Amino acid sequence: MTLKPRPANLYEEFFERCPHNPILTARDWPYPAHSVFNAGACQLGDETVLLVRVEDRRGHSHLTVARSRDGVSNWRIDPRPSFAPDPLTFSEEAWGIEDPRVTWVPERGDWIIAYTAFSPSGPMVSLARTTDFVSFSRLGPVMPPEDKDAAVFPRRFGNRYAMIHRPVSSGSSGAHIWLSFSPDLTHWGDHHILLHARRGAWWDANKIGLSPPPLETPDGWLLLYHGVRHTAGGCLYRLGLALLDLDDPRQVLHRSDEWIFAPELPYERQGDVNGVVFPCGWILDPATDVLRIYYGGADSCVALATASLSDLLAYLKSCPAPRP
Ligand code: M1P
Repeated sequence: MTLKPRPANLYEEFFERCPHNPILTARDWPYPAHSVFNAGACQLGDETVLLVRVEDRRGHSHLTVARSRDGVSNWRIDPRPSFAPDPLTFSEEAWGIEDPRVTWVPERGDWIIAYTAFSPSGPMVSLARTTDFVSFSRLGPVMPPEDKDAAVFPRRFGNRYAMIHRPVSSGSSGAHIWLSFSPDLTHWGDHHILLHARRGAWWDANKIGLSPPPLETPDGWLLLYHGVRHTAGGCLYRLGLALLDLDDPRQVLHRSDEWIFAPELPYERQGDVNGVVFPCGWILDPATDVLRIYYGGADSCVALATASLSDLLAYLKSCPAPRP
């Protein structure tokens, strides 16, 4: 796919919003739900599977599976929570579970779900596994508070699994994206800062986080990340790109200086949290080069946008390596 000619005074637009947006709202739910958003996504056979964050009227979240043949419409939604918090056994889930990122790990033959366990001590990263999105088993909490926005890579580097995540420490100069390694998905170490939140006026100043899981491409691991700009009118969650070396994901090859997707339409601008686009899943069709990005709109609904992977990569490769 190549970009369409555009007027000289407009930025390139890489994403096309689905005309049916928002594709899922709480009104579609088969049981009482306050809001549905920030869904993990994958292709399972001939169906698109979304693992949707559902928030109830207590303010606690759980995860529910929605399935569709075309990934846009006719969703079949589980009649009850598919993966619910289990605070009696896993006390870190006392205030719910949020924002799943789903990675198929071929050598294991299962999907690894990285999600936020909202503990009374703060958000933590937990992992679970599934093969069918019907039954789920927990690997348990893997990062202490405060940490979230995590996803596992689909393959190991040497003998080690790798995971991107976003710790925050009090007194730190910002919330940055980190990379860590593990021999067994349980014990994590060799921590590296991967992407720094920028400072000052930048769109991604002070706080950034991974959006969907890293996507393997011939040019490197493609990252889509959110940057949070604090304004007098509230926060603005916008999206940028980075590319990591295929063999050594600690090396950042390129990072976009500009955001490439931002809240514009009413379902992105107005909701429980105004001005948020928050993708947790994307699905590539290699035959057509089309990348489907599933994102939460304003912490209130699930929306879909599409982009050409080759256009994103061509743009990103024209961007500089990150400056220190
Ligand atoms: O309200 C916007 C988002 O805020 C948090 O994201 P982050 O900590 O990365 O800024 C999360 O609670 C997320 O679920 C929410 O959409």
